[in-house]
Amino acid sequence: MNKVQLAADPAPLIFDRDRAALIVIDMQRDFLEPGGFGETLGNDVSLLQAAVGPCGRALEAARASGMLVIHTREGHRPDLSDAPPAKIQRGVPSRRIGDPGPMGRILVRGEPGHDIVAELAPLAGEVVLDKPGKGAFHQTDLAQILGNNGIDTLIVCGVTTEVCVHTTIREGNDRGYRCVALGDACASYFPEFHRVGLEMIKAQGGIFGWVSDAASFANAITAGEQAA
Ligand code: TIU
Repeated sequence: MNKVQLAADPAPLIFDRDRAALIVIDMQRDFLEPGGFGETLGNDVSLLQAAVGPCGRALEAARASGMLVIHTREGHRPDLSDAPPAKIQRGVPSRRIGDPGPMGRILVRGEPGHDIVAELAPLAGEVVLDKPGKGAFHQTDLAQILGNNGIDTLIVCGVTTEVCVHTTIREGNDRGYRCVALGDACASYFPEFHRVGLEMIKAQGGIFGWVSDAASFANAITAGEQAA
């Protein structure tokens, strides 16, 4: 038992540091760098850079405290057998999922674009979870991993706020986890969606979670260490 108090909205959250996991969502080259999936959809990928530093600070704090760290990657098998046609055919991207691009095939596992950005590269021993959908629970063994580790609180950061971060927090909330978004460690191609996405989580008394930030998270778990 290692209780810590995290400054958060709409209210501070007390959780057991030993039962919390940091989940870093999809900080992949495909979303953050030119030539990947994000850019094919017409987005300005530079907007996601804002989350890199705060994600790094959250990772550093979690690693120092021994907290379970999970990195997720959105992507598909090379034969695209796990990619729904509705996803492949959607919209009018400049390149579709599976098409060749400057970082390899778009959103395909094993390609350079599928890698996590160098600044946030997973360390040996950290969980790297490949997911075919937006939510980290959908068609993955995340629930098994969290259960095996006795986790009841998810600290979530990454991209994008209103898509994969939101979906994962909504999935986690419905499964009974306390879910916290680290707001400055999340980002969107649409600044307004980022802002409102965070508002949606914490409205109505925290209807499906809490919102905090990377520095508060680092302070909370470091203070917990001193008290331990
Ligand atoms: N990781 C994630 O959020 N996947 C997306 O496709 N996000 C977009 O905002 N497009």
